[in-house]
Amino acid sequence: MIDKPRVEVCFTPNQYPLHIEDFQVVVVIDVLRATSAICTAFDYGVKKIIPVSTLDEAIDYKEKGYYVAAERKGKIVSGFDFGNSPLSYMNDDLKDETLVLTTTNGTKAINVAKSVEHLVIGALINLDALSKYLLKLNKNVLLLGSGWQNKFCLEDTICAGAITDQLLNSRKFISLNDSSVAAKYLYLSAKDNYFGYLKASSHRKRLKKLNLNSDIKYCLTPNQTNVVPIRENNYLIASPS
Ligand code: 3SL
Repeated sequence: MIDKPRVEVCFTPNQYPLHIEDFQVVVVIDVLRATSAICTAFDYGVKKIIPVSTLDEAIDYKEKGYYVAAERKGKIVSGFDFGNSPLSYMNDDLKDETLVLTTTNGTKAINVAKSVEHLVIGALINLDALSKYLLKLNKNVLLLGSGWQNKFCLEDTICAGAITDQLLNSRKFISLNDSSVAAKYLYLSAKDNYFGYLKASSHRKRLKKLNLNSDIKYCLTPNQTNVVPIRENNYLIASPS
């Protein structure tokens, strides 16, 4: 009998070392908003994204002439031309260009997972395409929530639960950890009204205070793109379909 691959959930980047040993694939999730922005930027033609963890690295790239996006606490960092709003990437301005991106939690989570064999970017907006991609890879998948400063985050967990549900429903994956069961149950209670359910989410409240309701609505609407970003060397590309 051939063992089925596993799909499991890691709630926060600081728990990553406890899980990673068994996994060949890591999906980094930051629904609000980094991974939604990354999927959108590729959907609108960006060629490569270099995720960096610190503002110092971002400044270095800017001085070398790169386009650089920098967000902290939901706002564009002063001195940078781009931020983390997915809606701001819905144009041709960066078509075929390379973008360097640093965000409060999302790009840090990406860099925490950078040495895994397959690093993939997930969000609600690419849910079905991502699940198809993972089914095709057929390897052990760890779904890593970016959280907020290493604390649990509801929307990332619900997205991880949605992916878990799709992979388990295929009957080609199994799941053993309680974190995955919890994520799936949260998803099942949220799936008919993400927007209403996530009114309770702390990051949603944070973004609402910044008048970013349109971003929230977009990020919580599943399947708006078929783009599946993956890591190649030290940057991200859209996986060839
Ligand atoms: O934490 C992050 O990486 C960001 O996605 C946060 S924000 O949505 O831009 O505030």
